Amino acid sequence: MKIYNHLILTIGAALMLVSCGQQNQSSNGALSSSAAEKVYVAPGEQDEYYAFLSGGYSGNLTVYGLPSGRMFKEIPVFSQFPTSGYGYSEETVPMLNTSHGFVPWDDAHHPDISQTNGELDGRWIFINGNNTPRIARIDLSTFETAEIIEVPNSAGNHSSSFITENTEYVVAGTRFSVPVPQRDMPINEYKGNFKGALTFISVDPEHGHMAIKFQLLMPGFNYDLSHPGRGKSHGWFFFTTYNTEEANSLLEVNASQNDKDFIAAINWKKIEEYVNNGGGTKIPANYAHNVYDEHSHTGTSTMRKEVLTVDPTKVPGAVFFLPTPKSPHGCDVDPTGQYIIGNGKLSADLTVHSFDKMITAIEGGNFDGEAYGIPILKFEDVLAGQVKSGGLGPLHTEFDGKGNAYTTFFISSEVVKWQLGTWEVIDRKPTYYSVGHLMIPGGNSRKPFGKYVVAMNKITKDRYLPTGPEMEHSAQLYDISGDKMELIYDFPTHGEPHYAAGCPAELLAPKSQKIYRLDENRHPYAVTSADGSKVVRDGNEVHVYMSTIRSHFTPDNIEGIKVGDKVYFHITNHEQDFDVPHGFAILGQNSSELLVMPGQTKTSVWEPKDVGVWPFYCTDFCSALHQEMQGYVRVSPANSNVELKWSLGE
Ligand code: K7E
Ligand code: CUA
Repeated sequence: MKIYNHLILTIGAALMLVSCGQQNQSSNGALSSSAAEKVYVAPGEQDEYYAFLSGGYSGNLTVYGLPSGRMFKEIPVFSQFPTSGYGYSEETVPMLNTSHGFVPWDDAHHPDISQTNGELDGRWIFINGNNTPRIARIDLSTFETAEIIEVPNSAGNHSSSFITENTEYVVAGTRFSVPVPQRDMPINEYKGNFKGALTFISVDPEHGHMAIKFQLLMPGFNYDLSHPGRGKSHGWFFFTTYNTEEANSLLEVNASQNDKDFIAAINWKKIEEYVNNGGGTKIPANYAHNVYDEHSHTGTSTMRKEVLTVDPTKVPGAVFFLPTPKSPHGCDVDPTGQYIIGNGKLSADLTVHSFDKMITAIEGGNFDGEAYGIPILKFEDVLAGQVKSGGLGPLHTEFDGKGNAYTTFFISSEVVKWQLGTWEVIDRKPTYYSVGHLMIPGGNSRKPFGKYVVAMNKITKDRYLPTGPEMEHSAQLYDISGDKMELIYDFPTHGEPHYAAGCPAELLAPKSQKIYRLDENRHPYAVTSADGSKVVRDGNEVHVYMSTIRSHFTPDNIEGIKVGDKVYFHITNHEQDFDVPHGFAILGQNSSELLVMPGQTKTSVWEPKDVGVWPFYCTDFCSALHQEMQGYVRVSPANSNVELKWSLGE
């Protein structure tokens, strides 16, 4: 049925394109009439690119193929996910621990793939949780969340999670400024008292482990988006700000007073040096660091108690403000590292700053005053150029690696292609409707793959069959290999994608893990041999060491469980074949099922409330005898003398 629908859509798209393709024949070349051919990935064939779309308020990350727009996986990150048991199984609950306790949801915006020498290396992908500030690292061989670190002194972790060109740091900036450290104070004393923390989290080059290196405590503005310098500007990081007015109420009016806000330019290498030489101030903090171990298949959460803060005025030459009109949102750096693009949401023009000019202006020491001790460069001194009348409501920019930039315009609903250096608009195409971010695979690196751009739209309306008041957001795929962009496909997304990251399939597909090796399973409750199954009572806790293989559980009959017991089902999947998970669910379970991958162990807790004989079963259709993959647990009264026993095939 899905293939059938897909065919209808692609044939439909082909018919449309045949008619308008004929008018455009001259500019688009002979193949342009066949949009269907461009997006059609025949049954059995695979896509050319991976695309990782943030889920926004789903808290997760979704994986798509390009050009087909087929969704391959939802990777649970910040949100509980009953499909796999993430955030429900005992092993994954610690991943969602924070200083505020168990937080099973977040708002995930900006994925970024790890880089080496400014090029995608496909080892990890990072993504931010906005609401309860966190950064996650996802392993791109297992496509599972491997680590989550909470970010203290931050609030609305939005100018995140962008990485430096050798993945030295994943950077997390605060949207809301807050009292640092948090304390009870009147809200209207915000101005001059609240701080905006920009957090540099180091990434261990071998294992990817994250640790907060330092937090730069900036003036109380809103730090909206950021991007790393690269190439010549490697060592710098750029953040857009808004609300430089430091308003604490009715921001839609009060934060739109200043003609220009700033892009903050941070020389992180300088600050790193300062910190390595003993600079900075350690302050008490309380934040969770959660790490998932692939061999024990278990997450652990550790509370960290201290963070190193840096006052930017103590590191001369490290922090500058670049005036940028008006309430800029996106902050994007071109593949050469020369141009820093600030998109003023309330401005008609795009502002492009020059890195070289910035350095010259800094060296000249010719400033336009300061803000809280941080020098403000002169607008004209750093301006590279302006893109005039691009559209209305510019948000985000990506690059094709061929000297062109592509900017989304929310209000005028379009993607506009323009040329770096001449600032000339080359092409514009409508989006349906109200586009936010866009993504070119590798578009945030020194080496973009400028074949496709994906526009992620905020409003769907009539693009799909209606599904009641709530519609999934729409994405649109444009072929950008020619001079003119060509809209070739629409596909629905999940949650609210903000940013996305993409890469060639060959970077990830060959190393994608197929199974977990049973002989490498270090889970403390794993059953690694067929006869290792057992049931062990420890007071009112009962541990069931259970294994699965097509098509039975061992054991499948358990007696001697009593009301008031806490029963831990530790399920080890003995399969060693690709794509043969087994599931586990038991009647009355207060959590979700588990989906256990080959060679993996996962644990579900069950606290039976009533006497009876309760069934459990496999939730994943694993073989012709999947429906036979079931068992029973006998639950007796709390004071009963029924002996604990377990069996299979007796
Ligand atoms: Cu523009 Cu969170 Cu990057 Cu959404 S943000 S669109
Ligand atoms: Cu195992 Cu179904």
